[in-house]
Amino acid sequence: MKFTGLALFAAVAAFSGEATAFVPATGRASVPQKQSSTSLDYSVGIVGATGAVGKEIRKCLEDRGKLPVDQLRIFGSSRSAGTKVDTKYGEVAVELFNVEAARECDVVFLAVDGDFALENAKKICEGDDGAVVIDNSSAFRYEKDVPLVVPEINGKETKKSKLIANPNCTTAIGLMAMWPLIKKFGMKRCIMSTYQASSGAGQPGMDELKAGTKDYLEGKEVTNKIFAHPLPFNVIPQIDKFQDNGYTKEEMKVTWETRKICGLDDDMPISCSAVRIPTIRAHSEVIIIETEKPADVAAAREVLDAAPGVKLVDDPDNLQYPMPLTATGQYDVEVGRIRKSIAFENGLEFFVSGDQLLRGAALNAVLVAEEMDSNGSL
Ligand code: 2RA
Repeated sequence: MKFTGLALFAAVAAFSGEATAFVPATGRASVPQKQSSTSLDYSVGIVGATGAVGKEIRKCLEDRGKLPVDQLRIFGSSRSAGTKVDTKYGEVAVELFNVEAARECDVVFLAVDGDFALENAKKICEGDDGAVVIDNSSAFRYEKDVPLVVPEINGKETKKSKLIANPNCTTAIGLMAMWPLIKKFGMKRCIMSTYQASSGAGQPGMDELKAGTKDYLEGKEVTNKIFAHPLPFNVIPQIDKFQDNGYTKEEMKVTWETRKICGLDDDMPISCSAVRIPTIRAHSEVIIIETEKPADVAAAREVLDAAPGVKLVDDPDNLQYPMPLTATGQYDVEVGRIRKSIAFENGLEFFVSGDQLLRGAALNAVLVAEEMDSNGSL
């Protein structure tokens, strides 16, 4: 649904109820076109659709069914080009990625690495006829003019740019619980400790954990390529590269991204320790916030219970609290173990678990597109 030239004509005709053939814009001759009576629907592209995040983006589009998709296009490397993928929108042949083809889409999800995004994202979206790009890498997250978006927090930022950055999974999951509390009580500082699943390193990370666990149980040597050390029956207090200040890049991402998404001061004290644990695909986090106003546990529970994208799981008497096993496959982030901190005069401590591939990546990206659809930015 690009409101340019002939597409605008088609869209206007559809609004008036007139049956209209969807007319391809110049340069689209090689793309299979369909006769469409739903010309307000979108041409959606996924680059990296066969990776762990790309697969979940397609699944979120299909399962949620909220973004009106007229045509799904899947772009890949020469290795996957030509292979067929069964989708809710019909069988899709994987196309060899090229910028011009991606620009023909209304929205393109990039589920590829930062180098690829740096090379291609701006070329795909530049100009009036470029596509909206929602990038899952960290390539643009800290650029001033590129919105970094968790739709429930700062969705309106999507009106400002055709290139939107999706946050790091750890940040997105934690903020679902932190943001309602920041709004209610204010925040002076935050200390976070994470327990991150193997899926943070994509399908190869999950595969290495499963294969290594099997080898361990069979008494064989456990080897590691993806993680710095063997992960089965271990925890690794390093995710990403060490920085000059002794923190890892993963830890600093939480600091930088939380400030940007929540519109906090550049010197808001936010400190994270990120640890990899041998779970499959849900990240967990202990979060401690010092609040500006006196912390009230009942009020905290109330705001979290009402917060979109949050599931309150906080019944210690019945052993109910967030866990990776229960958070896996869920759109909502589980929050529990809520208590008044004894380390601060005013403070709260709580525990979250959220599906790393969903809220931490694919779901957030699809929610960004849904937000842009509803606010007229697509
Ligand atoms: C990880 N946060 O868990 C990273 C992935 N984005 O490794």
